[in-house]
Amino acid sequence: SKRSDWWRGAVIYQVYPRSFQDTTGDGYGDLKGVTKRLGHIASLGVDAIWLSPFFKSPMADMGYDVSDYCAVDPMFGTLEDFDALVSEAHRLGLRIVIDQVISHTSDQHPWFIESRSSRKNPKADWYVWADPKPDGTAPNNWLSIFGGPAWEWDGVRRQYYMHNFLASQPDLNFHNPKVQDALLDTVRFWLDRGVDGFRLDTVNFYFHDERLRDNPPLVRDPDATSHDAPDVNPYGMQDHLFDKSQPENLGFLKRFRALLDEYDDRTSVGEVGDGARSLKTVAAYTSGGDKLHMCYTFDLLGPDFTATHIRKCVSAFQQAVTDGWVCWAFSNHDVMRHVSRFAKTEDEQERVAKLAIAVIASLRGSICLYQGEELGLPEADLAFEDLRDPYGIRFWPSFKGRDGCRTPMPWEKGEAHAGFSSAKPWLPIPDEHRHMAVNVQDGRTDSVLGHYRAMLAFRKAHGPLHDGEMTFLDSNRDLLAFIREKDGEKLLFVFNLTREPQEFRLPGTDVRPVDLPGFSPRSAGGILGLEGLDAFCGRL
Ligand code: TEU
Repeated sequence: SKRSDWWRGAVIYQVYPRSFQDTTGDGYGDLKGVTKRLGHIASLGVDAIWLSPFFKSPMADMGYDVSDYCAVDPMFGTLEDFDALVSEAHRLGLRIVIDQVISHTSDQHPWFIESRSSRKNPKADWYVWADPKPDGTAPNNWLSIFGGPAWEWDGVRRQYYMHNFLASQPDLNFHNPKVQDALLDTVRFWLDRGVDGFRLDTVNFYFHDERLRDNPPLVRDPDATSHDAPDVNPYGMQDHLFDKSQPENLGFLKRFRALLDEYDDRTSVGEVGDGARSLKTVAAYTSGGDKLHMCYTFDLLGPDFTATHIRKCVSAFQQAVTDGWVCWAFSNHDVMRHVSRFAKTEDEQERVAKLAIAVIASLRGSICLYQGEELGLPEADLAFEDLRDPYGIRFWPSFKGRDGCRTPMPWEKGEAHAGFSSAKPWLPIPDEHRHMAVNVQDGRTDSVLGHYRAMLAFRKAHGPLHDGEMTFLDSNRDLLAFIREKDGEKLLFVFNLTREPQEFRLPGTDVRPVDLPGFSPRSAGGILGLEGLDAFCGRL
């Protein structure tokens, strides 16, 4: 059958349904709300939507703790609502990618309830159970990302079970082929419902070392990039050799891909957080065309918005991941919004928002945008009482958690709760966000929203940006300069991410400026002059 490569170079817009649009007046967003606002998403010119989890869940981790993979949580609506969303999205030319959180389930999932009921039941080894050490302590030194040991004692089985995240998110045992079969069945359920792809949550956490060996302490790699600060979270002080990224995963990913390939045009993007090993993991997961289509990494989710950092990350991937495809993102529902990470003052936030989309839309790879970044929203500054994220509540105040990027979308400045809901929203909407609402920026081409639309249209209009080659030029190391090239069409990009004016010697005399939305630096005598936070595009 015919397969298209629509996902190569695609722009994917992440919707966090709980905070997108409420239609029932309970203060939580829902699927009908997403459908209602599809016009806004389509107006951006993106190719696909990644929907964060909307499955049945006790919501201990905001839906990343699933208790039924084939049901919609009543908070978000019904399966019929989902079907309506998919068909309306498809009518608008938008693909739907859903979030599969299959490394772990909720402790309320019937599989876990059965598994924990005894040591001898049909699902007894569907999770990672282990006996205590002779002194009664946990089987090994593995840690949970959300704090404390990765092991929880169960009084009925008188054994420990493993969890990489909350104790209420027990880890599934992928070494058991029956677990794989059951999960692939749920994937098929959604394929049959017409979804176009899957974002695989924590895809490198599926398998653990069966011998349960202790992790060694971390000899910190100065080049490692992660948004987890080891000085805050002890998790970062361990080298996670044995609790994740095991070689057996390749076999499962092949089974997963074979299933997707029974259908036309489906895609997958695996979330890989593997510290200094991310490159190797991504290369392994995306090589050969028989595993994942794409991987999503954390490299650009840190505080560093410099030419050196971006050049280093992107060129490292180009070398290591030869036949795979990477998905870049500056923001998501787990990290501080990038305008707040990158801007040094409030005054430069709008400029940074416009520059950041120009940069990411010019990179080789697919890109994920996170709801609200098209408005230039900064991180919401929340009080402890407002927090809902268990990760933030645990590590406050050294880490304030992930609620600051999860506050509801501001749609209409003048409406109650900015048009998000008729009731008090589950997280407060900051006043400054209200002034940046969609209806304030809509129709103004110089707004961040207008700029996003123009920049994404620019990316669509230029073939080299879609899947063209990328070559860095480093005559001025302070500038991020590269050529994107496809079928003889060559575009030069020069970004000044510093606050000082910079000069760049253009390669050759025949560089014709191309209008890059929002930027218009001048050149004279083969020398390009850029202001601070400026960008240039030219045709070679
Ligand atoms: O996040 C996975 C994840 O591992 C990181 O966000 C984590 O904080 C750390 O950087 C890992 O090194 C995914 C989801 O995106 C997140 O919302 C969930 O809480 C988590 O999985 C558990 O399902």
